[in-house]
Amino acid sequence: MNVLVLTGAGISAESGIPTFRGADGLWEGHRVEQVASPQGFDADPVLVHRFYNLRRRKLQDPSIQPNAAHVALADFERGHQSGDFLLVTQNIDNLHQRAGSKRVLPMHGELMKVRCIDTGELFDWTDDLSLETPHPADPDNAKLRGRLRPHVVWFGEVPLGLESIERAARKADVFLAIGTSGLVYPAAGIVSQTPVHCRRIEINLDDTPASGAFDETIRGRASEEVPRVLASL
Ligand code: BV8
Repeated sequence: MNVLVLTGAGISAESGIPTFRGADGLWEGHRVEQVASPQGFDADPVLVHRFYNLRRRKLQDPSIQPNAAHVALADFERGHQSGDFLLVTQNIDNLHQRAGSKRVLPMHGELMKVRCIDTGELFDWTDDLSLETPHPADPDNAKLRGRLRPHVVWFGEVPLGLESIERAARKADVFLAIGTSGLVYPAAGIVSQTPVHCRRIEINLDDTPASGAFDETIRGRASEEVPRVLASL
């Protein structure tokens, strides 16, 4: 039984990380789509660095921990021998990895990594980032200061791993979408790449625009429903 899982901000909500729709898609009065975009970064890099610095700091706060849904997914993956397993997440937090999940594909990037704008090289990163940040590959080279950006897929940029995701979707026997509003593409389109026999399950507090594409829609909190649904597979 090949299992494909897609998670969104809703799975991290109970860990204390606010969702996007929860704040009406706004951050300090700015539309997230504007701030999380190449245009936004070009227009006001200081604002965009602040947006990610605040989230990177908060993610490292000891109060932010994986919840029962993250843990159940890691346990299921460890015990799943009867086929493939892939966990695609839209979240840029590291809670799946910290819960012990191994086969994680962060299709919108990772908050705890930064990328060199010129070379694409990735660096694990825990500090703030700014236009004055020395380049880790050549700290004394003043010309390279500020040439780092969050390793995050912005609106208008192509998400990571799309081919691997489509390959997994095409052969999925079970597709589980957890805590995602089904508004952001191409993530919201993955369900339509699954085969006709695939058992499609949506776990969410509310109905979403994608709910009609699912065979089963389970309404409830991820921390309660995810362990229960995985145990039933
Ligand atoms: C692309 C990283 C081209 C940044 C993110 C017009 C129409 C359709 C599409 C478009 C359009 N105009 C532009 C587009 C494309 C655009 C898009 O889809 N826009 C939307 C807003 C209309 N997409 C893109 O730009 C993508 N790139 O299209 O490139 C391309 C594509 C393919 C091939 C070639 C070229 C790039 C999108 C990636 C953007 N980056 N994240 C950052 O985080 O700062 S997206 C970001 O927002 C998140 O990663 C996430 O994906 C999204 C928020 O969605 P969710 O995760 O679903 O979170 P949300 O808050 O919305 O919902 C939470 C859900 O959880 C709710 O349903 C709630 O009920 C539920 N919930 C809450 N608590 C719980 C719960 N459920 C269970 N238990 C709980 N306790």
